[in-house]
Amino acid sequence: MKNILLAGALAALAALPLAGPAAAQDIRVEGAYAVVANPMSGAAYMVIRNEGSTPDRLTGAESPVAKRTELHGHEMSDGIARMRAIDEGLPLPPGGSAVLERGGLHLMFMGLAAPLQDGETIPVTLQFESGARIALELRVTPQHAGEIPPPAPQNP
Ligand SMILES: [Cu+2]
Repeated sequence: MKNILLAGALAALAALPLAGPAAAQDIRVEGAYAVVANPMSGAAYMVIRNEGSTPDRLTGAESPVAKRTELHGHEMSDGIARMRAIDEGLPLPPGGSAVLERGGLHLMFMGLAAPLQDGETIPVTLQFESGARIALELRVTPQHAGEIPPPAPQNP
């Protein structure tokens, strides 16, 4: 009887939503790469999947190469696409994903300490509402590489 109760308690514990860094194991980042935008800024693209059972949210990112790393989207105004910072972050429902791609959502590196160089690798840490943090190494890929398949998936 006691063992059955214990088993029940353990099952209940296992069903609790994971909080904090443990949730990082539920987040998968694929095809991440960076590009040079201009000497003072760069951008990064990737697909972020939530393979867990609890909602999460990408809230920000940071990189030692830039003063600020912002999450950006585009919005049309007067027929012109302008970038805007997405302060509310990107929702990642269970089983859902956020797609950061050319012409759409992206991470923007603002105020580079030095211009990014094609072929170099830069560290970026993604921050999530759950408290999870995922460290990535992004290869800077030439802008004209659009037809080339993105680099192999990274799963830190
Ligand atoms: Cu931008």
